[in-house]
Amino acid sequence: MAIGTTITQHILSQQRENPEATGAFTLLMHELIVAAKVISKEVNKAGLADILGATGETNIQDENVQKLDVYANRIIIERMQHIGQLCCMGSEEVADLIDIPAKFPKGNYILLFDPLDGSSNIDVNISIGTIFGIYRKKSDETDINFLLNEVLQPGYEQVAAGYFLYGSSTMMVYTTGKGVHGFTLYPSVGEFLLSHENIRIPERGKTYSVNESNYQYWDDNTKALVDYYKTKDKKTGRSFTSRYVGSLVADFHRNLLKGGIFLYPADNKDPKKPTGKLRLMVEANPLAMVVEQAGGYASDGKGPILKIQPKDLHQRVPLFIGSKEDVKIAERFLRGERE
Ligand code: P6P
Repeated sequence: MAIGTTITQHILSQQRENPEATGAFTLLMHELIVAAKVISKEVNKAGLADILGATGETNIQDENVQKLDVYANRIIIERMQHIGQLCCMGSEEVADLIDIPAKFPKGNYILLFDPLDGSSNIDVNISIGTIFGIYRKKSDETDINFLLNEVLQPGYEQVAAGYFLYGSSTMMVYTTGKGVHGFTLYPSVGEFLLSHENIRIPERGKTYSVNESNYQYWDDNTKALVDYYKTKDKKTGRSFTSRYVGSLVADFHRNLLKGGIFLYPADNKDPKKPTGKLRLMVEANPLAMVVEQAGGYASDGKGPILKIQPKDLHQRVPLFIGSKEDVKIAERFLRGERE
């Protein structure tokens, strides 16, 4: 049975296109994929855990269900730390940079990831995802105490980025700067097979994704933008449809394939999070690289996400991401202009 192009084949072909590639990147991606397969198996069992729990089985599974993001974090760290290609890692789940144990060789890549984004949706069987971004270290520093500056690079410095989506099927979407490609996990073969070659996001969409319960906490320009989406206007094909899953990867992926804009604006709901809830390094930057490689755009409301000079590993940023025209309109509204 012909199974088409596997992810390993695809990464190798991309690697062959850049002469200085040493195979290190291919090895790194391969191990990340193994981690995702393990996480996918556990996530898909999560629903089952509830049934097992009802039979008085030990609640270990239940533990996993509640703590799957901790589990996913551990799996990625365990799988990635031994390959000898990383100088350190950064995880949404871990306050500080993660060092590579002394018994393993270090490499020049930096892996930043959100191990299981949207994990509050696991026990209601809504799609969740793993998001990753990969950078190259620029100096020959290896001491974890001096690597933070190596990590805090703007998003346009990413050499690769993407996500795994654990949904009705398990998908991997990634870019190395040569377009965006989607793969679907074929469970009986255990391989990710090419299913969406060279994904392009429509210039404009008809969908907006935002948590409208935050309306009261937005500034007037943000309120005007969301009112604009909801106003009927034949010429611009409005009003938009509202679609909000509450899982960033699921909302982003739908808009990537069909067009539309996802927004998590700044709000004054929580004084500790004045710039919204989403993280620059492990959510906004990776998805911004993917969407720009697919012909879309990602902004913090003022300018490109990818150009932001990070100050902190866990800094939060407002996010407007999706179809280029829709995000440009959002920037104009945020500047006080009106369409
Ligand atoms: P809210 C999930 O917790 C998450 O980090 C993203 O996956 C999702 O887009 C967002 O938060 C949802 O946040 O405030 O709308 O519930």
